[in-house]
Amino acid sequence: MKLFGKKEPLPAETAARVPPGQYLTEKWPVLHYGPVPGFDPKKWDLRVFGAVEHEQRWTWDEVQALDAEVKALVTADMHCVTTWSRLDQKWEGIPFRVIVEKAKPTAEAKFVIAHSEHGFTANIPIEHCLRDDCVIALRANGEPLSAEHGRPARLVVPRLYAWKSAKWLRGIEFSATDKPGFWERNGYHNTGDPWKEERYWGD
Ligand SMILES: Nc1nc2c(c(=O)[nH]1)N[C@H]1C(S)=C(S)[C@@H](COP(=O)(O)O)O[C@H]1N2
Ligand SMILES: [Mo]
Repeated sequence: MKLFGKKEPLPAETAARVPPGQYLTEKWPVLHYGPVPGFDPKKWDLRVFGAVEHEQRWTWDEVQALDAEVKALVTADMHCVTTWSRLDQKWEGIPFRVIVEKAKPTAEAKFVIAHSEHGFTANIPIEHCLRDDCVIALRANGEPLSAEHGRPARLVVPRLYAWKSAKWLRGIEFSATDKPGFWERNGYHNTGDPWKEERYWGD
């Protein structure tokens, strides 16, 4: 992929992939609030709970087994509300639909609440998680996630601003009611569609 500086004009088909008010970066910035958590594969688990028929709790071994069984690769653009975008990020891991197949959210489930280490949460209207490009990523660009990018697992919701793509994921809650998450309580838009420039409260 050819990369472009902030000032160079973009070819039309590349420009069409950059949402309003965003610029392209070739680097992959690290962005989050708080310290980078550790990862102990013996203690780590991933829970699926809330408005579901079958709650789940998977150990790291079980998550790896699921990953080996399904092998999903998603190529997606990443848009941070602070205005950087990265095109063609490659995410590998467990497609969100596998979570849905195993846990079977009930008809009441309208929101997905991602729960991460240190109490971080992000709320997502369920329809954005039911798309084919939503994935629980274990690898990025062919490598296991680095500590600062979410090791060992993160949610990736490419159609929304990247603050919804919770790093250090430990739980997926299906909920009938909305529960604004960390950034959503701190000034960021509740939905966060980059194509509508839903950046902050009131946008
Ligand atoms: N747990 C957690 N996940 C998070 C955040 C955070 O503060 N905590 N910040 C989000 C924001 S604002 C962005 S832009 C992306 C950045 O992902 P990256 O650091 O891998 O580029 O992570 C998101 N996921
Ligand atoms: Mo962000």
